Amino acid sequence: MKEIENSIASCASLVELEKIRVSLFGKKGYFSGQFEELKNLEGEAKKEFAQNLNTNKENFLALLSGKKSVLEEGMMEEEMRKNSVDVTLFNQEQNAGALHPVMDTMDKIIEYFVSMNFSIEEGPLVEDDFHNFEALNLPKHHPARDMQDTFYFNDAMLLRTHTSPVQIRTMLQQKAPIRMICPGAVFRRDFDITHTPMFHQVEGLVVDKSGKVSFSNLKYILEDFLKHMFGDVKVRFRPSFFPFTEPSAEADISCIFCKGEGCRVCSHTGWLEVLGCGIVDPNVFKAVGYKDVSGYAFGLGVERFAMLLHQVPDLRALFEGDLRLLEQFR
Ligand code: 2U9
Repeated sequence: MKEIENSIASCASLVELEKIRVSLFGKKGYFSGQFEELKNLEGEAKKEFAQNLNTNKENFLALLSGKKSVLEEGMMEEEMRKNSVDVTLFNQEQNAGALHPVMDTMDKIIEYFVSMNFSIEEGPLVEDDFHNFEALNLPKHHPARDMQDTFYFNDAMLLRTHTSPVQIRTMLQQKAPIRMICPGAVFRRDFDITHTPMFHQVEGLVVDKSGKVSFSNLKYILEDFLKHMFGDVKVRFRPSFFPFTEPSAEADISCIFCKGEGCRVCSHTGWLEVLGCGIVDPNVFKAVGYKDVSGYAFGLGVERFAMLLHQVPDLRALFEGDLRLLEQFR
């Protein structure tokens, strides 16, 4: 008996314990045999034997049940130890997202003009002929209205080809003075290494009483802005033409790649064209009913700025969502 008690005490698994239980209480087990033997006894001897047997039986049942609890508890602890998670463990692989380079560039542009007290205005992407063309001194049959360049829904509605209709809407709603920029998406039927059918512009407009706004003001703010964006660059203004400004100019910066020496990016001129600007054409003010005012305006393509700032050679790469490009901007 002592031997069996020892084997219960040293038993290491539930399977082993079950074997011991069967050897004691199973059909052919120890106690079945003992109860068979009981039948052959009589009188005082039978009584004594039966009492002994019952004590033994109770003793073993208690030992088995106690050992079973101990083994089950041990298994549970082992299971919990194996499946535990160390919440203090540092995650080596950090996959934080990042702003797309175009939006990052847009933010930088907006930040400058907000610091110069410009307000930010927005407008619809689907526009009508009046706000997108007519009011901007682009009359019927002007080449810029060509089906080839514009996404038309029908005769009257189109996807805006520039953000200029936002300035028209702002002037129709507010009186001068105006000091605003309008960032946003624009659409043109164009697709090659420097053009995509959707791109982003930031345009600006400053309007005040006649004589209070000059070309010098325009030159000052744009030169300061371009230095904010590109660092220590030279800025020059060349005469140009836009239907909505007169006189008009384009601004160049000294090439940021060759410092003006001449390279492939600047076509060996030493200069990079970065924006257009001018004094608002009187026909535009006439279209919105503004009198005795003068103003300047400018416009730029955000993707072009992003390409120059981040040295992206093909504009289309900015729209492909390729993680190998995007991960470089974390
Ligand atoms: C109003 C009056 C005048 C906005 C202007 C430009 C010159 C210009 C281009 C730069 C690159 C467009 O993205 S681009 O292709 N823009 O050169 N934009 S002046 O002039 C305005 C706008 C609104 C009412």
